[in-house]
Amino acid sequence: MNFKEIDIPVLLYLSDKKYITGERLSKYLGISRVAVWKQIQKLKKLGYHIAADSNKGYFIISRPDILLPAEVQSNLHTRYIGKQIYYYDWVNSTNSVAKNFIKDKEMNLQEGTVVIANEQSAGRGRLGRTWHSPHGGVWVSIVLFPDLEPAYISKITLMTAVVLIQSLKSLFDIPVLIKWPNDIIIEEKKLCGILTEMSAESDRINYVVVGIGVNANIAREQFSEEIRSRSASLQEKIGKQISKTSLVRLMLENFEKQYDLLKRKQFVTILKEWKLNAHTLGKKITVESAGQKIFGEAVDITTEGALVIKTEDGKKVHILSGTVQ
Ligand code: BTX
Repeated sequence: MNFKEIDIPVLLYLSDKKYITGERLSKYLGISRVAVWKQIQKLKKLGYHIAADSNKGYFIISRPDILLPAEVQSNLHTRYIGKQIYYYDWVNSTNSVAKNFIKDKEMNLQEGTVVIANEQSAGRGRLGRTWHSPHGGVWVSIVLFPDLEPAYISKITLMTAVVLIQSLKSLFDIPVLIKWPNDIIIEEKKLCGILTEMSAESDRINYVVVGIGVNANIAREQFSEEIRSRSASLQEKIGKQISKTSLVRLMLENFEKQYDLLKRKQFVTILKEWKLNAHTLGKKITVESAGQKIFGEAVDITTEGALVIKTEDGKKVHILSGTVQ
């Protein structure tokens, strides 16, 4: 597999306010003082500014905005989403890594496990498309083992769009909208994408991996020319870098709340919020679905998560998956 994992447990015990001795750290972590020192050096390389005193020990002067598990998990108010986080400097695709982990039975992956990367070399979109994932973005996958029928997959995508809208709106004052089924857009440009992948039998889901991509701290020049005019980033819209850690933490908390609702069969509540933030509804659109192009007015989303298009001859067509052009 193509990745480089970063896990620095000493971070769990370092404080921003007071010194902790190397001896204590080595006791807490069950490792030698040299091993503690090596972890401190790793943190410094990552951009942590750490005070070191031969008697008093270490404390953190300032932290970079890196989505290390210990950073995301401090003050994370969830019961199971994000309790286990794997962080990588780079991977091919966090969804691919998550799927490989699920298949590795020895890992015994739990529901809510999260894979995060700083950069993806082969980020994936839907239908074999590429998702451009330079550093500065938020590239996250969440592993689920829902006791639900496979038809729920489209509801999970719509639910994730609601989670993103909720999180973005509560942190920033920006006009984000949902473009059916899986885009979060701002002023007609794509800000986030969602890739929901599943393995299922005919009547039950084995697993779902929800991949979320947010163009967070990405400068315009970092987007390839091909997508530059159609893409937006938070940094660009807000005019400064945002805290990726706060965003991911909130996304995971909101995800757990909405997913709990979904499992309790309360999709209608989620759908209501989806509709309130919909860009697609009421518009004349063309949808490409299963090789066919359908033109008409987007009039509704059903409780099954299907988009309803009223075609020119007055027929109502239900579409469960497709791309709005
Ligand atoms: P999509 O198929 O709806 O969108 C893919 C299309 O979006 C591309 O063909 C391109 O035109 C455009 N695009 C590519 N990269 C970007 C970008 N960074 N910003 C804006 N537009 C872009 C969307 O698929 C689903 C994306 C999910 C990405 C996450 S990241 C974590 C996880 N791991 C992984 O490999 N994918 C998911």
